[in-house]
Amino acid sequence: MKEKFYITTPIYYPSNKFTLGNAYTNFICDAIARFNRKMGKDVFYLTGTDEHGQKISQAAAVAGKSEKEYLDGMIADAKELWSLLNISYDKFIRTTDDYHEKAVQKIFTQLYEKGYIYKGSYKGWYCTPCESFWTESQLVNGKCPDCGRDVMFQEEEAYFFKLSAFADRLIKLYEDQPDFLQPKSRVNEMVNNFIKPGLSDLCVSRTSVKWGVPVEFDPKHTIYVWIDALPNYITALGYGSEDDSLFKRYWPADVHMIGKEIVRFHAIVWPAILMALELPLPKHIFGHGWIMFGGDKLSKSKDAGVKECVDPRILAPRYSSDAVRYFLYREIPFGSDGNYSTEAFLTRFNADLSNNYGNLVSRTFSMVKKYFDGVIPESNSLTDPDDLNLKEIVDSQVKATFEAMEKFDVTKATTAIFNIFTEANTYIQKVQPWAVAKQEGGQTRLKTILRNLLETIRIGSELFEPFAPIASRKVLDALNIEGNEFANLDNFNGLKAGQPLKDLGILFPRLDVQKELEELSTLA
Ligand code: ME8
Repeated sequence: MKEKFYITTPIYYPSNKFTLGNAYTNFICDAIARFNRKMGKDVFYLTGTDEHGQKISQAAAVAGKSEKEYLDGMIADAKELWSLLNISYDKFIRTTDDYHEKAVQKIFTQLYEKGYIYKGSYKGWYCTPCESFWTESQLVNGKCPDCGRDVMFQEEEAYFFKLSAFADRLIKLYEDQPDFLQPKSRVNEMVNNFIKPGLSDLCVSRTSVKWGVPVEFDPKHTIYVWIDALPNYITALGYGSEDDSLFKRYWPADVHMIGKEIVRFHAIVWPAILMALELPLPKHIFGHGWIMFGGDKLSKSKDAGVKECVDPRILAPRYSSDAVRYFLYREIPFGSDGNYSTEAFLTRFNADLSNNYGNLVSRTFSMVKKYFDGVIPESNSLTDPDDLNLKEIVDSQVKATFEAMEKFDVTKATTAIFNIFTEANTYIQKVQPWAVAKQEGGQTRLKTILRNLLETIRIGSELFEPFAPIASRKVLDALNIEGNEFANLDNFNGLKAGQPLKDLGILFPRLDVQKELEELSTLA
């Protein structure tokens, strides 16, 4: 039986203004999902949308639509965007899906019956746009600490989840499973900022919010935010429905990939809910950093002042989704914040994709065409020090890529892959195939050189496919490589000698950075 691998993004708040920031979590998960599929695993990749709450009702009212009508249009847009960005999710969950709503009701009732949910009264400062309650001490200058907007004091009957009962078990969890929450710095943040100062019970129902899932046994209450949102990771697999076969097969998740601002909910509230339900915990929670833009988090609500184009709907068709995602993997150090700038994107496009990878492939293919009629030469045993050195670097970088992907580190992985392409270009400069071609009796050596280059391109493209699926697949097709799984990464015998290379257009045409910057500024 294939090893299973279950990966999730958070469920996104619906919007038709998704930026590169929003696409980031999906880009990361997509590369990890594709990589694990290529490793031969049985992968289930979940994404979706978080559709309840006051903000949605308000926005729908402004648009003069019912909530459902308003949401359906936006979800269609979101799916179109994910398809444009080539996101290979296996399931898209909407929290308004009937099966989810029913399962969430069951979960709420179960938690109540087990004594983990009780009725009380909530008093606190409420931020409507963020749908968050805050205590007095959490406010910043009397305003919402997340968005800086006004808050209202509210008191109402509400149900509470006994989060306070889980402090010791959570600390034990982080101690027993040091890689449960990553990067490691986030563990200290959870323990020192939230658990040690004392966990408060969590308000999990509202009577004033109508657009939500009603509590089964007390329907004037709707289930509030996190008890509705977090269980999507199990309801999507059929937990709480008649058919829970996917749940049995895939749970626990291998990784919940999330942005750092929601680590608290995933590393504290979610494990506590699962412990209360007596279900296994996910293996890893990874809180990635933010894409920053001019010093601020790139976000839907704060992008009004953005003068550069950060719209993936414009960038992806213009430069390819491969280029956009590759840039983010490589430029934002995985786990930390990183800056986006159009100039850095265009510069890296030229340097890495066009010059390094694209040029390597095109020069090698042209030489095979020129010297061997485009037919793949046979492999030879490697004795020349330059060949051995190339092979050694390829081997070490294959290993580095796999090690990085064990830790989901898309930045280290893409760096290792590009070390391969860089080394192949250096090899060309060193061995000078064009000079060898002119030497008498140089044909045998020339065959070996070109074979080595083609094999290096093959191995690099196999590794690169999860990160740049369209371009790498074109290269692999041109090399007549058909399989969907990694093969022959440890040898230079992966290609069939005697087969003709297929024609390959220009992979990443070189850009005029200034011209692009000017044109893009008109589209921002
Ligand atoms: O948080 N850089 O949804 P969401 C990096 N519905 N990542 C970014 C980003 C940026 N500039 N902007 C957004 C929610 N993201 C809840 C989750 S889960 C049970 C409920 C990422 O639409 C963000 O970090 O606000 C998160 O991972 C994802 O976009 C969805 O955020």
